[in-house]
Amino acid sequence: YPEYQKAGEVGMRTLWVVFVLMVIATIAFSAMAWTVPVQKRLYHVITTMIVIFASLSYFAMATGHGISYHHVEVRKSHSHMPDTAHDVYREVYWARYVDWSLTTPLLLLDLCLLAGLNGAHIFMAIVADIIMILTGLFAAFGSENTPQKWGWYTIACIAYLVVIWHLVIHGRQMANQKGGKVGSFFTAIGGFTLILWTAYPVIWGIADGSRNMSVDAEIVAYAVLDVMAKAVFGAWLLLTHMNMPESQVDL
Ligand code: RET
Repeated sequence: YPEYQKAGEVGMRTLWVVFVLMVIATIAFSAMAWTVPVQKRLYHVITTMIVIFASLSYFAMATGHGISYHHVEVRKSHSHMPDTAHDVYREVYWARYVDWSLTTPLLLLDLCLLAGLNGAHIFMAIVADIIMILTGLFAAFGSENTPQKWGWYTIACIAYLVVIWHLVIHGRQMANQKGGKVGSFFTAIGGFTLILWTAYPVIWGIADGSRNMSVDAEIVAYAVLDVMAKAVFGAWLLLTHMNMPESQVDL
């Protein structure tokens, strides 16, 4: 008899709650776009897209789409029946990676524009970010504990370090040069982003990676991070930017 590790009541309810929160954020951010002059709307447009993509992916996961079962191990069944073993399958929520491959580049774009990075640096940061998410997807699909799986995970972490370099080192320098309040605001919202983003590979290692976390706990952990990294981040960015002349983007 196989064992299935899947979402329960708590996980399912959490997915619906986040879906609703992301829809509310979508309505709020697009309404806010109308309250600022058109020259100031770029951040609103990008940030609204982020919560639209998140709404779509949470709708998919809450209704059972974008999820597949992966064979994760063969486990010895009972100590008094030494010769029996059973297969263990676990849900992999691949809809997340579709979401992240679109939303993390957009989140980075928000921060790069705020810091005033040039096109070449924005492009490099986004390419590293896409490599991070797609190699993370490969890692998630290698569900058994194989060297390949942890190899992909390592590659994703290296790509993440490249993203951090662009943002934290180069981004901060550029933001400070922009003058006004941009430098200190970038340090605050960039630091917030750095802490949240770094939690993702940690959760991944405990949940998808070594499976020391139930599927429900995994859903709740990512839910909290997603709401903070998209909706709270977005609200903070848009409200601050509306009152900050130096953050305007001249394309
Ligand atoms: C993975 C696993 C492989 C190693 C690394 C990862 C990083 C993921 C990150 C995700 C950020 C997601 C956000 C979502 C939107 O709200 C793919 C988990 C480094 C940083 C911000």
